[in-house]
Amino acid sequence: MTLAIDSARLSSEIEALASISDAEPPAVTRIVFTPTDLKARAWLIERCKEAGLSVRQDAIGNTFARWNGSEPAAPAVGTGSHIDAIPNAGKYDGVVGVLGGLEAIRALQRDGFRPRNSVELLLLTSEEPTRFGIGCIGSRLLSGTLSPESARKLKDSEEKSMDEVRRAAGLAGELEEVQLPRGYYKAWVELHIEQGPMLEREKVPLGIVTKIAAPASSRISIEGAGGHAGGVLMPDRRDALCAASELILAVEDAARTSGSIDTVATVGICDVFPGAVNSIPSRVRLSLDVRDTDLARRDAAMQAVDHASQEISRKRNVSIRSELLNADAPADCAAVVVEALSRACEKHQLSSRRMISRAYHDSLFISRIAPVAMLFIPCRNGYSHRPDEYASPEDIARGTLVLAETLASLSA
Ligand code: HGY
Ligand code: MN
Ligand code: MN
Repeated sequence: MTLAIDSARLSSEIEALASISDAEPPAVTRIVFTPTDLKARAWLIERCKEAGLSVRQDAIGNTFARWNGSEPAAPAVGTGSHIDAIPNAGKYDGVVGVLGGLEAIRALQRDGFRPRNSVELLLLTSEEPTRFGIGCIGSRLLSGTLSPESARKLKDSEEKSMDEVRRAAGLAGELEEVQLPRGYYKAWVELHIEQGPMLEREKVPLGIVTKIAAPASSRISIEGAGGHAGGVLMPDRRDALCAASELILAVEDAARTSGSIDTVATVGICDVFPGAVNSIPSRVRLSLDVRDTDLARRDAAMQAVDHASQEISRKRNVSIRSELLNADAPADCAAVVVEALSRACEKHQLSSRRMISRAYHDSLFISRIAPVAMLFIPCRNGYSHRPDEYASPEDIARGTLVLAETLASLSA
Protein backbone atom coordinates (compact mmCIF):
# COMPACT_ATOMS: atom_id res chain seq x y z
CA MET A 1 0.00 0.00 0.00
CA THR A 2 1.11 3.59 -0.32
CA LEU A 3 0.57 6.37 2.16
CA ALA A 4 -2.47 8.37 1.05
CA ILE A 5 -4.14 11.43 2.60
CA ASP A 6 -7.92 11.62 2.62
CA SER A 7 -7.97 15.23 1.44
CA ALA A 8 -11.77 15.43 1.09
CA ARG A 9 -12.29 14.33 4.69
CA LEU A 10 -9.56 16.68 5.95
CA SER A 11 -11.10 19.63 4.08
CA SER A 12 -14.57 18.85 5.44
CA GLU A 13 -13.18 18.64 8.97
CA ILE A 14 -11.47 22.02 8.54
CA GLU A 15 -14.83 23.45 7.42
CA ALA A 16 -16.65 21.76 10.32
CA LEU A 17 -14.21 23.19 12.86
CA ALA A 18 -14.40 26.63 11.22
CA SER A 19 -18.18 26.58 11.72
CA ILE A 20 -17.61 26.45 15.50
CA SER A 21 -16.85 30.15 15.78
CA ASP A 22 -18.05 33.44 17.28
CA ALA A 23 -17.73 35.33 14.00
CA GLU A 24 -19.67 35.52 10.76
CA PRO A 25 -18.10 33.23 8.09
CA PRO A 26 -15.57 33.34 6.50
CA ALA A 27 -14.09 34.94 9.64
CA VAL A 28 -13.31 32.69 12.61
CA THR A 29 -13.12 33.85 16.22
CA ARG A 30 -12.46 31.22 18.88
CA ILE A 31 -11.08 32.67 22.09
CA VAL A 32 -9.60 30.24 24.59
CA PHE A 33 -12.00 28.74 27.16
CA THR A 34 -15.06 30.45 25.72
CA PRO A 35 -18.10 28.16 25.17
CA THR A 36 -17.16 28.12 21.47
CA ASP A 37 -13.62 26.98 22.22
CA LEU A 38 -14.94 24.27 24.54
CA LYS A 39 -17.37 23.10 21.85
CA ALA A 40 -14.51 22.95 19.33
CA ARG A 41 -12.35 21.01 21.78
CA ALA A 42 -15.15 18.50 22.40
CA TRP A 43 -15.63 18.10 18.65
CA LEU A 44 -11.92 17.43 18.16
CA ILE A 45 -11.75 14.93 21.04
CA GLU A 46 -14.57 12.95 19.38
CA ARG A 47 -12.60 12.81 16.09
CA CYS A 48 -9.51 11.60 17.98
CA LYS A 49 -11.49 8.90 19.79
CA GLU A 50 -12.95 7.76 16.44
CA ALA A 51 -9.35 7.24 15.31
CA GLY A 52 -8.77 4.96 18.31
CA LEU A 53 -6.49 7.42 20.11
CA SER A 54 -6.47 7.57 23.90
CA VAL A 55 -7.23 11.13 25.00
CA ARG A 56 -6.29 13.02 28.16
CA GLN A 57 -6.29 16.71 29.15
CA ASP A 58 -3.86 18.33 31.56
CA ALA A 59 -4.74 21.04 34.09
CA ILE A 60 -4.40 23.87 31.54
CA GLY A 61 -6.37 22.00 28.89
CA ASN A 62 -3.50 20.80 26.72
CA THR A 63 -5.13 17.81 25.05
CA PHE A 64 -3.05 14.70 24.29
CA ALA A 65 -4.39 12.14 21.78
CA ARG A 66 -2.04 9.18 21.89
CA TRP A 67 -1.47 6.38 19.39
CA ASN A 68 0.31 3.81 21.54
CA GLY A 69 3.46 2.35 20.03
CA SER A 70 4.84 -1.15 20.56
CA GLU A 71 7.15 0.35 23.20
CA PRO A 72 4.75 2.56 25.18
CA ALA A 73 7.43 3.47 27.73
CA ALA A 74 9.73 4.88 25.01
CA PRO A 75 9.73 8.67 24.44
CA ALA A 76 6.84 9.67 22.18
CA VAL A 77 6.93 11.53 18.88
CA GLY A 78 4.72 14.59 19.16
CA THR A 79 2.84 16.70 16.66
CA GLY A 80 0.03 19.24 16.90
CA SER A 81 -0.71 22.93 17.25
CA HIS A 82 -3.63 25.11 18.41
CA ILE A 83 -7.28 25.72 17.55
CA ASP A 84 -7.85 28.99 19.37
CA ALA A 85 -8.19 31.89 16.93
CA ILE A 86 -7.84 35.64 17.41
CA PRO A 87 -10.89 37.82 16.64
CA ASN A 88 -11.81 37.98 12.96
CA ALA A 89 -9.18 35.42 11.97
CA GLY A 90 -9.05 32.69 9.35
CA LYS A 91 -9.76 28.95 9.50
CA TYR A 92 -6.27 27.51 8.91
CA ASP A 93 -3.91 29.05 11.51
CA GLY A 94 -3.15 26.25 13.98
CA VAL A 95 -5.98 24.08 12.69
CA VAL A 96 -3.89 22.71 9.81
CA GLY A 97 -1.41 21.39 12.38
CA VAL A 98 -4.06 19.76 14.56
CA LEU A 99 -6.36 18.27 11.90
CA GLY A 100 -3.43 17.60 9.57
CA GLY A 101 -1.74 15.76 12.43
CA LEU A 102 -4.88 13.70 13.02
CA GLU A 103 -5.18 12.81 9.33
CA ALA A 104 -1.46 11.95 9.20
CA ILE A 105 -2.02 9.44 12.00
CA ARG A 106 -5.13 8.01 10.30
CA ALA A 107 -3.24 7.69 7.00
CA LEU A 108 -0.46 5.76 8.75
CA GLN A 109 -3.06 3.52 10.40
CA ARG A 110 -4.73 2.87 7.03
CA ASP A 111 -1.31 2.09 5.57
CA GLY A 112 -0.76 -0.59 8.23
CA PHE A 113 2.13 1.27 9.89
CA ARG A 114 2.77 0.30 13.50
CA PRO A 115 4.84 2.81 15.50
CA ARG A 116 7.48 1.69 18.00
CA ASN A 117 7.46 5.06 19.79
CA SER A 118 3.97 6.26 20.57
CA VAL A 119 2.75 9.12 18.39
CA GLU A 120 1.00 11.89 20.28
CA LEU A 121 -1.22 14.57 18.75
CA LEU A 122 -1.51 17.72 20.86
CA LEU A 123 -4.03 20.52 20.98
CA LEU A 124 -2.15 23.21 22.89
CA THR A 125 -4.03 25.72 25.00
CA SER A 126 -4.09 29.47 24.34
CA GLU A 127 -1.47 29.83 21.64
CA GLU A 128 -2.95 33.24 20.92
CA PRO A 129 -2.39 36.11 23.40
CA THR A 130 -5.92 37.51 22.95
CA ARG A 131 -7.47 36.61 26.29
CA PHE A 132 -4.54 36.53 28.75
CA GLY A 133 -2.04 38.88 27.12
CA ILE A 134 0.69 36.35 26.32
CA GLY A 135 0.65 33.55 23.78
CA CYS A 136 1.51 29.86 24.02
CA ILE A 137 0.40 29.49 27.65
CA GLY A 138 -0.14 25.73 27.25
CA SER A 139 3.25 25.06 25.69
CA ARG A 140 5.00 27.48 28.05
CA LEU A 141 3.66 25.54 31.06
CA LEU A 142 4.38 22.22 29.34
CA SER A 143 8.03 23.20 28.83
CA GLY A 144 8.52 24.93 32.17
CA THR A 145 9.00 28.28 30.42
CA LEU A 146 6.12 29.79 32.41
CA SER A 147 5.84 28.95 36.10
CA PRO A 148 2.46 27.95 37.58
CA GLU A 149 2.74 30.98 39.91
CA SER A 150 3.15 33.34 36.94
CA ALA A 151 0.31 31.64 35.08
CA ARG A 152 -1.97 32.16 38.09
CA LYS A 153 -1.30 35.90 37.96
CA LEU A 154 -2.64 36.13 34.39
CA LYS A 155 -6.06 37.76 34.18
CA ASP A 156 -8.42 38.39 31.29
CA SER A 157 -10.14 41.70 30.50
CA GLU A 158 -12.88 40.88 33.03
CA GLU A 159 -10.24 40.40 35.72
CA LYS A 160 -10.91 36.63 35.77
CA SER A 161 -7.87 34.56 36.77
CA MET A 162 -6.51 31.63 34.80
CA ASP A 163 -7.47 29.23 37.62
CA GLU A 164 -11.01 30.59 37.72
CA VAL A 165 -11.44 30.30 33.94
CA ARG A 166 -9.88 26.86 33.52
CA ARG A 167 -11.88 25.38 36.41
CA ALA A 168 -15.09 26.87 34.96
CA ALA A 169 -14.09 25.08 31.75
CA GLY A 170 -14.14 21.82 33.71
CA LEU A 171 -10.37 21.32 33.96
CA ALA A 172 -9.18 19.58 37.11
CA GLY A 173 -5.72 19.21 38.58
CA GLU A 174 -3.05 21.73 39.43
CA LEU A 175 -0.83 23.74 37.07
CA GLU A 176 2.19 22.24 38.85
CA GLU A 177 1.34 18.92 37.14
CA VAL A 178 1.53 20.29 33.59
CA GLN A 179 5.29 20.46 33.00
CA LEU A 180 6.67 17.50 31.05
CA PRO A 181 10.12 16.08 31.82
CA ARG A 182 12.88 16.59 29.26
CA GLY A 183 12.99 13.40 27.21
CA TYR A 184 9.20 12.96 27.24
CA TYR A 185 9.30 13.58 23.48
CA LYS A 186 11.89 11.99 21.21
CA ALA A 187 10.98 14.61 18.61
CA TRP A 188 8.24 17.14 17.83
CA VAL A 189 6.98 18.32 14.41
CA GLU A 190 4.40 21.06 13.85
CA LEU A 191 2.62 21.56 10.53
CA HIS A 192 1.50 25.16 10.00
CA ILE A 193 0.61 27.66 7.29
CA GLU A 194 3.54 29.98 6.59
CA GLN A 195 1.68 33.17 7.52
CA GLY A 196 3.95 34.95 5.03
CA PRO A 197 4.30 35.16 1.21
CA MET A 198 7.63 33.45 0.56
CA LEU A 199 6.57 29.90 -0.42
CA GLU A 200 3.81 31.11 -2.72
CA ARG A 201 6.06 33.80 -4.25
CA GLU A 202 8.84 31.25 -4.92
CA LYS A 203 6.35 28.53 -5.98
CA VAL A 204 7.85 26.10 -3.46
CA PRO A 205 5.24 23.78 -1.93
CA LEU A 206 6.92 23.13 1.42
CA GLY A 207 9.03 25.09 3.92
CA ILE A 208 11.23 23.33 6.47
CA VAL A 209 11.67 25.69 9.40
CA THR A 210 15.19 25.86 10.83
CA LYS A 211 14.68 28.79 13.23
CA ILE A 212 11.75 30.44 15.03
CA ALA A 213 11.98 34.19 15.69
CA ALA A 214 12.12 35.63 19.20
CA PRO A 215 8.94 37.44 20.27
CA ALA A 216 8.61 40.14 22.93
CA SER A 217 5.52 42.07 23.91
CA SER A 218 4.51 44.73 26.40
CA ARG A 219 1.60 46.88 27.49
CA ILE A 220 2.19 50.64 27.38
CA SER A 221 0.07 53.14 29.30
CA ILE A 222 0.26 56.88 28.48
CA GLU A 223 -1.32 59.37 30.92
CA GLY A 224 -1.76 63.02 29.92
CA ALA A 225 -4.44 65.52 30.81
CA GLY A 226 -7.94 65.47 29.43
CA GLY A 227 -10.24 68.44 28.95
CA HIS A 228 -12.65 70.24 26.71
CA ALA A 229 -11.75 70.09 23.00
CA GLY A 230 -12.81 73.73 22.62
CA GLY A 231 -11.81 75.31 25.89
CA VAL A 232 -8.19 74.12 26.26
CA LEU A 233 -5.72 76.02 24.05
CA MET A 234 -2.98 74.07 22.33
CA PRO A 235 -0.04 75.29 24.48
CA ASP A 236 -1.92 74.12 27.59
CA ARG A 237 -2.52 70.59 26.40
CA ARG A 238 -1.00 67.26 27.44
CA ASP A 239 -2.74 65.14 24.83
CA ALA A 240 -2.11 61.41 25.48
CA LEU A 241 -3.09 60.40 21.94
CA CYS A 242 -0.65 62.83 20.31
CA ALA A 243 2.09 61.36 22.53
CA ALA A 244 0.96 57.84 21.59
CA SER A 245 1.05 58.74 17.90
CA GLU A 246 4.67 59.86 18.19
CA LEU A 247 5.52 56.66 20.07
CA ILE A 248 3.82 54.44 17.48
CA LEU A 249 5.94 55.99 14.73
CA ALA A 250 9.01 55.51 16.95
CA VAL A 251 8.12 51.80 17.20
CA GLU A 252 8.00 51.56 13.42
CA ASP A 253 11.29 53.45 13.15
CA ALA A 254 13.00 51.15 15.68
CA ALA A 255 12.23 48.16 13.43
CA ARG A 256 12.98 49.89 10.15
CA THR A 257 16.38 51.19 11.32
CA SER A 258 17.57 48.03 13.14
CA GLY A 259 19.95 47.15 10.33
CA SER A 260 18.10 43.97 9.44
CA ILE A 261 14.94 43.05 7.53
CA ASP A 262 14.34 40.43 10.25
CA THR A 263 13.25 42.99 12.84
CA VAL A 264 9.51 43.59 12.97
CA ALA A 265 7.45 45.68 15.39
CA THR A 266 3.72 46.26 15.68
CA VAL A 267 1.31 48.32 17.76
CA GLY A 268 -1.86 46.30 17.34
CA ILE A 269 -4.00 47.77 20.11
CA CYS A 270 -4.62 51.49 20.75
CA ASP A 271 -7.35 52.18 23.31
CA VAL A 272 -8.16 55.88 23.72
CA PHE A 273 -9.85 57.26 26.86
CA PRO A 274 -12.40 58.83 27.15
CA GLY A 275 -12.89 58.35 23.39
CA ALA A 276 -15.25 61.26 22.78
CA VAL A 277 -15.22 63.58 19.78
CA ASN A 278 -14.98 66.75 21.87
CA SER A 279 -12.75 65.55 24.72
CA ILE A 280 -8.94 65.64 24.74
CA PRO A 281 -7.56 62.07 25.21
CA SER A 282 -6.25 61.80 28.77
CA ARG A 283 -5.14 58.16 28.62
CA VAL A 284 -4.05 55.73 25.90
CA ARG A 285 -3.20 52.05 26.22
CA LEU A 286 -0.97 50.53 23.53
CA SER A 287 0.22 46.98 22.89
CA LEU A 288 3.78 46.48 21.64
CA ASP A 289 4.95 43.39 19.72
CA VAL A 290 8.62 43.21 18.63
CA ARG A 291 10.31 40.22 16.98
CA ASP A 292 13.59 39.27 15.38
CA THR A 293 15.51 36.09 14.64
CA ASP A 294 18.43 37.66 16.52
CA LEU A 295 17.94 38.16 20.26
CA ALA A 296 20.35 41.08 20.69
CA ARG A 297 18.79 42.96 17.76
CA ARG A 298 15.28 42.35 19.12
CA ASP A 299 16.32 43.65 22.54
CA ALA A 300 18.01 46.67 20.93
CA ALA A 301 14.73 47.52 19.19
CA MET A 302 12.89 47.24 22.53
CA GLN A 303 15.46 49.59 24.10
CA ALA A 304 15.05 52.07 21.24
CA VAL A 305 11.33 52.15 22.01
CA ASP A 306 12.07 52.72 25.70
CA HIS A 307 14.39 55.64 24.87
CA ALA A 308 11.74 57.16 22.60
CA SER A 309 9.18 56.80 25.41
CA GLN A 310 11.43 58.71 27.83
CA GLU A 311 12.02 61.46 25.26
CA ILE A 312 8.32 61.85 24.43
CA SER A 313 7.34 61.76 28.10
CA ARG A 314 9.76 64.61 28.90
CA LYS A 315 8.90 66.70 25.84
CA ARG A 316 5.10 66.37 26.20
CA ASN A 317 4.94 66.22 29.99
CA VAL A 318 2.98 62.94 29.97
CA SER A 319 3.69 59.77 31.95
CA ILE A 320 4.52 56.64 29.93
CA ARG A 321 4.66 53.26 31.73
CA SER A 322 5.60 50.03 30.02
CA GLU A 323 4.86 46.55 31.44
CA LEU A 324 6.91 43.78 29.80
CA LEU A 325 4.68 40.74 29.19
CA ASN A 326 7.16 38.38 27.54
CA ALA A 327 10.63 38.46 26.01
CA ASP A 328 11.51 35.01 24.66
CA ALA A 329 14.66 33.70 23.04
CA PRO A 330 14.52 32.41 19.45
CA ALA A 331 14.64 28.66 18.82
CA ASP A 332 16.99 26.74 16.56
CA CYS A 333 15.23 23.69 15.14
CA ALA A 334 16.94 20.32 15.61
CA ALA A 335 18.92 18.90 12.68
CA VAL A 336 17.55 15.40 13.34
CA VAL A 337 13.98 16.59 12.80
CA VAL A 338 14.86 18.97 9.96
CA GLU A 339 16.63 16.08 8.16
CA ALA A 340 13.66 13.76 8.75
CA LEU A 341 11.37 16.33 7.12
CA SER A 342 13.82 16.79 4.25
CA ARG A 343 14.01 13.04 3.57
CA ALA A 344 10.21 12.79 3.67
CA CYS A 345 9.93 15.52 1.02
CA GLU A 346 12.50 13.79 -1.17
CA LYS A 347 10.76 10.42 -0.80
CA HIS A 348 7.64 11.98 -2.31
CA GLN A 349 9.61 13.99 -4.90
CA LEU A 350 8.38 17.22 -3.34
CA SER A 351 10.59 20.30 -3.45
CA SER A 352 11.12 22.26 -0.26
CA ARG A 353 13.23 25.10 1.08
CA ARG A 354 14.72 25.85 4.46
CA MET A 355 13.34 28.98 6.10
CA ILE A 356 12.78 30.83 9.36
CA SER A 357 9.45 31.34 11.05
CA ARG A 358 8.72 34.99 11.76
CA ALA A 359 5.55 34.07 13.63
CA TYR A 360 6.00 32.37 16.96
CA HIS A 361 4.47 28.94 17.55
CA ASP A 362 4.10 26.36 20.29
CA SER A 363 7.20 24.71 18.81
CA LEU A 364 9.23 27.69 20.07
CA PHE A 365 8.55 26.55 23.64
CA ILE A 366 8.50 22.80 23.09
CA SER A 367 12.04 23.26 21.73
CA ARG A 368 13.08 23.88 25.35
CA ILE A 369 12.37 20.19 26.20
CA ALA A 370 12.60 18.33 22.87
CA PRO A 371 14.17 18.40 19.39
CA VAL A 372 11.66 20.25 17.18
CA ALA A 373 11.12 21.41 13.60
CA MET A 374 8.18 22.84 11.69
CA LEU A 375 6.77 22.24 8.24
CA PHE A 376 5.16 25.18 6.45
CA ILE A 377 2.68 25.12 3.59
CA PRO A 378 1.90 28.19 1.49
CA CYS A 379 -1.04 30.46 2.28
CA ARG A 380 -2.53 32.76 -0.37
CA ASN A 381 -0.74 36.13 -0.55
CA GLY A 382 0.81 35.18 2.80
CA TYR A 383 -2.37 36.38 4.49
CA SER A 384 -3.11 35.18 8.03
CA HIS A 385 -4.99 36.45 11.10
CA ARG A 386 -7.68 37.70 8.69
CA PRO A 387 -10.86 36.10 7.25
CA ASP A 388 -9.41 35.65 3.76
CA GLU A 389 -6.59 33.45 5.11
CA TYR A 390 -6.50 30.50 2.68
CA ALA A 391 -4.52 27.31 2.09
CA SER A 392 -5.51 25.00 -0.78
CA PRO A 393 -6.63 21.41 -0.16
CA GLU A 394 -3.69 20.30 -2.32
CA ASP A 395 -1.13 22.20 -0.23
CA ILE A 396 -2.70 20.96 3.01
CA ALA A 397 -2.68 17.36 1.74
CA ARG A 398 0.98 17.67 0.63
CA GLY A 399 1.97 19.00 4.04
CA THR A 400 -0.01 16.26 5.78
CA LEU A 401 1.60 13.56 3.64
CA VAL A 402 5.11 14.78 4.48
CA LEU A 403 4.13 15.07 8.13
CA ALA A 404 2.86 11.46 8.11
CA GLU A 405 6.07 10.24 6.47
CA THR A 406 8.14 12.15 9.01
CA LEU A 407 6.17 10.84 12.00
CA ALA A 408 6.64 7.32 10.63
CA SER A 409 10.40 7.70 10.19
CA LEU A 410 10.79 9.19 13.69
CA SER A 411 8.63 6.58 15.46
CA ALA A 412 9.62 3.42 13.55
O1 HGY B 1 1.55 35.97 16.82
C1 HGY B 1 2.01 34.90 16.41
O2 HGY B 1 3.12 34.82 15.91
C2 HGY B 1 1.17 33.67 16.47
O3 HGY B 1 0.38 33.62 15.32
N1 HGY B 1 0.32 33.66 17.64
MN1 MN C 1 -1.92 32.94 15.08
MN1 MN D 1 -0.61 29.65 14.78
